[in-house]
Amino acid sequence: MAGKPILHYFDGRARMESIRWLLAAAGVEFEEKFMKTREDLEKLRKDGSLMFQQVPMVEIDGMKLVQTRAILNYIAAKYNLYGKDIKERALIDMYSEGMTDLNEMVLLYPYLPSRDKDGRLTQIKEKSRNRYFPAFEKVLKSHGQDYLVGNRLSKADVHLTELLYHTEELDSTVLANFPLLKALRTRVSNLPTVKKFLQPGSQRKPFDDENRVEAVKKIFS
Ligand SMILES: N[C@@H](CCC(=O)N[C@@H](CS)C(=O)NCC(=O)O)C(=O)O
Repeated sequence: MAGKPILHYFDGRARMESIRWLLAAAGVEFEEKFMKTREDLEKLRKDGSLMFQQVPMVEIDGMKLVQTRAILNYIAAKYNLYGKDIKERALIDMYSEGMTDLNEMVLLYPYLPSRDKDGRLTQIKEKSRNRYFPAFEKVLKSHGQDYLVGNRLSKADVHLTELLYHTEELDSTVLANFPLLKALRTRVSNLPTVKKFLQPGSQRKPFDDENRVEAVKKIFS
C-alpha cells in the first residue's frame, strides 16, 4: 500500500494551502516536511527533487510532483473530485481557473510590501464582489443544485469554499449578497472530512502573519 503523501513547503498557507484543503476534503491523511531555512530549500534543489527549483512539491504514488495545478488535478482525478466526463471536467477547470486568479491575489497579499497592500485589498474586494462571486452565484442559481458541477462534490467546490473563507478574512462583509455561496460553504464545511479539517489542531494553516512572512522571506531571499 502506498504511504501517505508528503508535502514539502514552508509552514504557511500560500500555494500549498489548496493542496492541503483538497487532500483533507478527499479524506486523505498526509505528512508535511517544512522548510525552515534557505539550506533546506537548497538541499531539495540539489538532490533533484524540484523540477523547476520551486515548491510546492508533493511526493505521491512514487512521484515528486511540482506545479500546484498539476498536483491539484492529480489529487482530484485520483479521488473522484474531477467530474464524470470531459464536459464536466472542462467546467470544473474553467471555474477553478477563475478561482485561482482571485486566489493568487489573496494568497500573495500578505507577502506584498506594505505600500502595495491597500491597493491590492481594494482590488480583491472589487473583484470578489463584482466579478468572481456573482459568476459563481449565477452558476448555482442556474441549476439549483447543491454543488457547482454535476450535482456532486468536485475540486471546484473545495477550492471555492477555501477561497470564501480566505476572502472573508480580508473583508468580513464580502459574502453579504451571495446567499447561495454561503449555503455552498456551509454544505462543504459540514462534510465530515472538511469539518475535521476546520477543527483547531488540524493541518489547516492560519493567515500568513508578519512573523511567518519574515521567516519565509529568509528562505527565498
Ligand atoms: N507555477 C508554480 C509557482 C511556484 C512558485 O512560485 N513557488 C515559489 C514558492 S511559493 C518558489 O518556489 N519560489 C522560488 C523560485 O521561484 O525560485 C506553482 O504553481 O507551483
